[in-house]
Amino acid sequence: MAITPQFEDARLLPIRDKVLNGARLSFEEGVTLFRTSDILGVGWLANVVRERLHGDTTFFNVNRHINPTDVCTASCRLCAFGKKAKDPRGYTMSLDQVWEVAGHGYSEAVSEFHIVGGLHPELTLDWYCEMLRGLKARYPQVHLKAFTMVEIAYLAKRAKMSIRDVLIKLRDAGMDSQPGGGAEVFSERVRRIICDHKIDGNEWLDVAKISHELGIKTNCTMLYGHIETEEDRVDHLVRLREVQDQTGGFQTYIPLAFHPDNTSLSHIPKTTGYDDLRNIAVARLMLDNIPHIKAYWVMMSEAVAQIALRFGADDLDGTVVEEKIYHDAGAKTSQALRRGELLRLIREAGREPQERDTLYRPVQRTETAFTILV
Ligand code: V47
Repeated sequence: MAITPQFEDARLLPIRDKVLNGARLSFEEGVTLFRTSDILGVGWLANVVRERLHGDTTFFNVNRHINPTDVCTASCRLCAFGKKAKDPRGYTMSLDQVWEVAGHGYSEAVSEFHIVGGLHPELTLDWYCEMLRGLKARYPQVHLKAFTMVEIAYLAKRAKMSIRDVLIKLRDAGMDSQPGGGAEVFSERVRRIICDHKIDGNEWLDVAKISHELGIKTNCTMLYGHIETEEDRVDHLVRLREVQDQTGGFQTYIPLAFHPDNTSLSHIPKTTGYDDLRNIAVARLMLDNIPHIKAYWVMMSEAVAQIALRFGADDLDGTVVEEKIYHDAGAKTSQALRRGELLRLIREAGREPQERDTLYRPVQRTETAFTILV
């Protein structure tokens, strides 16, 4: 282990002792970690946990994002992606278009499709099941990570079915796991302002619990950098940690920095690198039961994501290909990274790249194909 640094903030010393002994951190300690200006102290502690769990290994995957529609009945103030049904700028793909778009991109074989979209007032559960079946028929080797908890709750409401039955139907049609979006911040006060048309925090967690009970792995996220307090952030992390104690179904946590451009919260300043790194580090320290922390390069830039690999993150997400949600909200990052660029970012940070599939099984690659090593 690295030599213990001098901590600038004495409040970090009891936290250091707990981290070194593998003890769980309290709500108050989480708030201290978000408030201290000793970012190097916080980062050092997070790196201890990261290396205890994963050594130098840094995960990435080769994936493609598919957003079948941006038409959305919710009008969340945080979002620049969703469009009203009558908005001429909105789009909805046909099934053939979804299947065709899935095949676009680089020659490198994709191992995951990340599929999320707006809450469309007309697309039915059967339409989505057909979309999944069609993708599986055409791309049988690709894992389908699809639908946020928010989309699942909306489909259940529209189909007048239980959450469990909707999840079973989608799973049987080919949904292999779920992404972590739509969680935002669980605080009711904040949700009333940034996303009042969405399910509340408890409902989001309840859908996740049902997915986990059915054996469907999911990710989880938090949207930060808008009107939330440090206490709201810690409350969010602690509630995720409590569900994980019960189910063990979260694979990865992804802190998502709010991008204000083209949203009705565009007056809010963008997050800083300092806050982005702190969110990675505090998550690694508080979420002692979630295996992976992802530095999503699209959101935090390749440069900050690379440094995050020394602040608690062990995953860089993937090649992504055609990201829309962040780019509609003003992200200046590229819309895709080649596999070789991800390798370079990881190696330059002194870490060892490990290509993975969505379930973190190692992937071995030849020129034209890949094998999942079990
Ligand atoms: O659900 C929406 C957020 C999420 C904005 O699970 C915004 O592997 C910032 O969930 N500024 C989509 N954020 C992204 C997401 C994700 C990304 C990468 C990997 C995974 C995973 C999940 O982005 C949305 C919402 O929470 N979002 N609008 C915005 N203006």
